[in-house]
Amino acid sequence: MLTIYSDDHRLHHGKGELNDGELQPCYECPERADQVLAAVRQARLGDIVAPDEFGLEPIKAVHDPRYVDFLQQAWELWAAEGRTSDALPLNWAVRGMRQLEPDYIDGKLSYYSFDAGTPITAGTWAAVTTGANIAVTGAARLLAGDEFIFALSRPPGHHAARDYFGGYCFLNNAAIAAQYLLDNGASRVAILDVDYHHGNGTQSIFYERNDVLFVSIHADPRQEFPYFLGHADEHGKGPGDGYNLNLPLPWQSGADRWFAALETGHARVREFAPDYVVVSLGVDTYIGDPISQFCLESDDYLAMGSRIADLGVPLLFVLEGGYAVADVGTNVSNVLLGATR
Ligand code: FKS
Ligand code: ZN
Repeated sequence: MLTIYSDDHRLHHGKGELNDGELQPCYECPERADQVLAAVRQARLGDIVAPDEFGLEPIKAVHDPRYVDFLQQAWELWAAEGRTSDALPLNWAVRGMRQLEPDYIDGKLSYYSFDAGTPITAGTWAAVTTGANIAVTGAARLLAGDEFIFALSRPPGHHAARDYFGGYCFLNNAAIAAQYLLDNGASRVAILDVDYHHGNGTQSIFYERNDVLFVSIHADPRQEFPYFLGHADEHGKGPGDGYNLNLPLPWQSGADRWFAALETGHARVREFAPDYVVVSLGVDTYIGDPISQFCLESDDYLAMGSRIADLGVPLLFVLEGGYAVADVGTNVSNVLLGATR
C-alpha cells in the first residue's frame, strides 16, 4: 500500500463550530491526521509520499468554478472587513427565497454553504487544495497500475457539493479523484462511502450519471446530520437512475446491521463492475465516537477492510470522518491492514 500525505492539513485549524447552542472547539482537528499518520507508520503499511501538484483543473471538473474562486478569496474578503476570527455563515436561503450570489462576503458565505460548523480560516484554501492534490495523486497512481492507495488528508470532503461547503468539507476529494479517473481512461468508478454520515455532496455531484455508482452506509437522515439527503428512496435521476444506493441505518446500529448493509452494497458494486473503487473512509461509526451513534468496535475495522478488498478492484481510500482522536489511528489503520491481508 502507498500513502499520500502532506503536513499542509495543519493550515486548516478552525477555532469553533456551533454545537449544542454554543461555539465549541472543532471536532475536525489536526490531531486526527497526526494520529492516523502515526498509526500508518506503526503498522508498517508501506511508503508515505508527498502529493504532486495538479492545479485547479481536476477541482473545477467537479466543482463550480465560481465556487472555487469564492473559496480561494473567502478569507481575504472576510479579513478585509477587520475580522480576525474564523469565517462562519449565519443564515441560508430556504424555501421560496432567491438563489442569487450576494456581493458582500457574509452573504457569499451563506450562499456557498449549508451549515455553521465549517469555519474558513487563513490557511483553509492551502489545506484543501493540497487535499485535492493528495486525492488526485492517488488516482494517478491507480491509473499507473498501483492497486491500493491511501489518500491521508483533512479536512474531509464528502459533504461538499458542486457549489457549497458544510459538514467540515470544502472540496470533495473522493469525487475529484473519481472524476480524474474517468477523465484519464476509466469507464466506470464506484464510490463506497462508509463514513457514519451520508455523503450528500458526493451523491449530488453524480446523481444524474451512470459512470459513477455511489453506495453509502450511514445513519438515517431522519435522525442524523446532514438531515436533508441520504434516504433509501434516492436512487438517482435520469441516466443516473439505479446508480445511487443509500443504506441508512438507525442510531445504535452495531456490526450485525452494518455488515449486512455492506453485503448489499458489495453486491451492487460487483454488479456494476467498476474499473476502480474510491472508498470514502470515515471511522466515526466507532462506538467511542463523540458525535456519532453507531457501535462498531476496533476489530470490526479489520473485517471492513478485508471485505472491501474482496471486491477485487484497485482501491483508493480517502480519509473522511472519525473524531475519537485516541482511537482514530487504530481504526483507520485496521481498515487498511484488513484490506492488505
Ligand atoms: C454534532 C453535530 C455535527 C456536523 C457533522 C459533520 C460530519 C463530517 C463527516 C466528515 F466525514 F465529513 F468529516 N455536525 N452535534 O464526518 O461526515
Ligand atoms: Zn462523518
